[in-house]
Amino acid sequence: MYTQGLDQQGNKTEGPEPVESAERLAAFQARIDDEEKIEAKDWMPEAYRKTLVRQISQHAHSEIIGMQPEGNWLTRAPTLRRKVILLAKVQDEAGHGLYLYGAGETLGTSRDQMVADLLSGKAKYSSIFNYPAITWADIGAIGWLVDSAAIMNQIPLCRCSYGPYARAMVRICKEESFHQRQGFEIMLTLSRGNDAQKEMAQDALNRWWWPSLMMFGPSDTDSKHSAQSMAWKIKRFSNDELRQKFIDVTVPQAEFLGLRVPDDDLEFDQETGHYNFGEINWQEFYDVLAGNGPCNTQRMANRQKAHDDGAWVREAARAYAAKHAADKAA
Ligand code: BYC
Repeated sequence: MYTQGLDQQGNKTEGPEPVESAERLAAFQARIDDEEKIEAKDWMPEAYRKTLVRQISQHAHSEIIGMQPEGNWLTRAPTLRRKVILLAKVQDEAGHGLYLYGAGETLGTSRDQMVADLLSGKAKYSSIFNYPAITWADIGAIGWLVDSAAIMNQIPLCRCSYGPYARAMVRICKEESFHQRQGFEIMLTLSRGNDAQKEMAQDALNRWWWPSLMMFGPSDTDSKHSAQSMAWKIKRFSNDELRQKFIDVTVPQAEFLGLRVPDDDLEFDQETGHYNFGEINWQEFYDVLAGNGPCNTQRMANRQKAHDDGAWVREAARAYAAKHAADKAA
């Protein structure tokens, strides 16, 4: 097996760059087709590596930025029980970010580089986190809808061809399923409550439904990376397939809650066994991606401030590591 020439830290080692010959590419694809896992030290085409760095880093950034809308409610959770649960959830999201940065680092990039790309605006994070969490019901809707959409997308990633990403996803998915249930439980409590609570739950569903559908990415006809990512078995289902699965699973849950999904065109198709649904506002999606969603500026300003505030921690860690290395060498 040919190794790429990366040392333990993922730095490129001396020697000529591997040639991406047709034979080598075919042998790589054959491993993928045989469902073998590709590991960090294995040879891989540069485009495969690049795609994974793009997707894994975007995923990590989403987990970290995703802490903001929920973190915003930590001091205002309605009971101590709710506060403890929400605190644990937000901490879980930080943990997910760290596993994912770790998986990204196995591809030869550094966490510093990934974070720098987020802060410069070069790397994306999920569109969903550019919407505000205005009421307590939004915390329910995020857990129920956003975590549900995340699970739908992430369960197949547990079978991703790249081993370190696939393994990180196993633990993440287990935790996400608790997150989903806590969100649904908030929605259940509100929808069984008084009129004001029911109204709050409905309002949250109205605002989070369409952005949740957008989480799955552009429609298959506009998704530029899907075909290649599916051939490489990074993605196992297309964006539209996962979106449809999410709708099919979630509409009955909304009915159980006694809430109305805000889509006049939604109807169950007896022939296909799937729900037909209305047109997604793709202009809104692309506007959010371009930085013009309701909270993009605020989310990035908060992240930049947290990064700046953490400078002393990174400096202390570096000094400690240098001292440790010097002591060891002495
Ligand atoms: N938002 O060719 P496509 C969570 C970009 S966090 C922003 O279909 P691909 C949670 C896409 O990057 C959940 N950008 O791309 C945390 C590409 O742009 P570039 C996060 C999006 O990669 C806290 C372009 O559009 N989950 O669970 O094949 C609390 C074309 O798209 C979005 C992940 O990140 C979007 N929604 O498919 C609660 C999962 N959609 O890079 C919960 C891992 C698309 O060419 N990621 N773009 O400039 C994936 O599965 C895939 O990357 C996607 C997109 C399905 C998202």
